Amino acid sequence: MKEIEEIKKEFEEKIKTKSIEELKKIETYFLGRKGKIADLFKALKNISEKKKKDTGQEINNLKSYIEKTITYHLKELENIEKDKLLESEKIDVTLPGVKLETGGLHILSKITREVEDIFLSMGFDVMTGPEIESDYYNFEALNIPEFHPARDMQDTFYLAKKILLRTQTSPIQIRTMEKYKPPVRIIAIGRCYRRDAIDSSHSPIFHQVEGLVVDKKISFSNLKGTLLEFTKRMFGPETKVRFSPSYFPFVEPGAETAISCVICKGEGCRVCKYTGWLEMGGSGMVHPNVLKNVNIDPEEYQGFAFGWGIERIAMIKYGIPDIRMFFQNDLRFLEQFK
Ligand code: 2NL
Repeated sequence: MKEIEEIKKEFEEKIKTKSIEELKKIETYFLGRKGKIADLFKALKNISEKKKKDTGQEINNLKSYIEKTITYHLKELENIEKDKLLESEKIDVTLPGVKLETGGLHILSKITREVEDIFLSMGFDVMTGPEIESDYYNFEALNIPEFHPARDMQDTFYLAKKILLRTQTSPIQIRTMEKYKPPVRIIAIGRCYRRDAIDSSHSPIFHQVEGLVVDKKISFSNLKGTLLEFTKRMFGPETKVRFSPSYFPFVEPGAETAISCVICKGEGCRVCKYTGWLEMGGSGMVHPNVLKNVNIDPEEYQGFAFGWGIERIAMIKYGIPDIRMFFQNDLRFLEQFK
């Protein structure tokens, strides 16, 4: 049959297409229910009985040739398409990545956590409290008399007649002793406010850590042991602690506490003003009046307490020369502690 040859030629011409869509159309055109091959089979009934078998075989051969060829070309075109997609989605894993800017904790937060970790390991609890306090918790309960200069408007930020910004973390400790029976073993850390003129060592906002232990048979040697352990852990095992007599209304006896200079190890240098010692804060045995104010019997219980500055600790540990650097938010400063 001549037509079989013609259809084969037509197919071989059309199959050169490069598009899958076109190929699908070609498939229908030749193999579809009303396609060219179907037409050929229909035409078969007009053929003589003698030739029918051979011609039928020829059509079948053409049909399976077309099927195989289309399947092959479809695969081929699909592969080309896939390669194109892979090429367009290719990423160069050797290119440098996009750097993510990360934040970090402020150095004062870091020191705070470090101090907390040390005291937690010694069995202390960490307490917090309000920054807005009453005159009672900030002064009265701490045995600070009514006409003490610290209570002056010049030194304390008052929000109302007897409401103020706490000048120390001690009110946290008063609140703790009111709430919990001894034994009490806590540190209180937080932001404090004083109406100081700003200079390299004074900031109206600063942070304090205070410690308080109340129990039976608590003595000054417990205070010394605790502060020495803290100091060694914070500044290095060779650091010494010095206590010298001093006065704070809420302790008796009271002491200034200093550590041996971390720069010169006590030899004398510019940082310690050639004394060999760095003043860290105050400490002492809790005044009986303070215990009475929170209904703890001073005949039965004793306590020690201390108060150190967080900024002071950070400045000495890292050699920071000016307290204002903590609050200026200069990234060149902050990033050094990330
Ligand atoms: C300083 C002095 C000090 C205390 C804080 C304290 C707290 C209670 C009772 C007794 Cl509830 N004392 N705290 C004691 C002595 C000194 O701080 O100038 N720190 C920077």
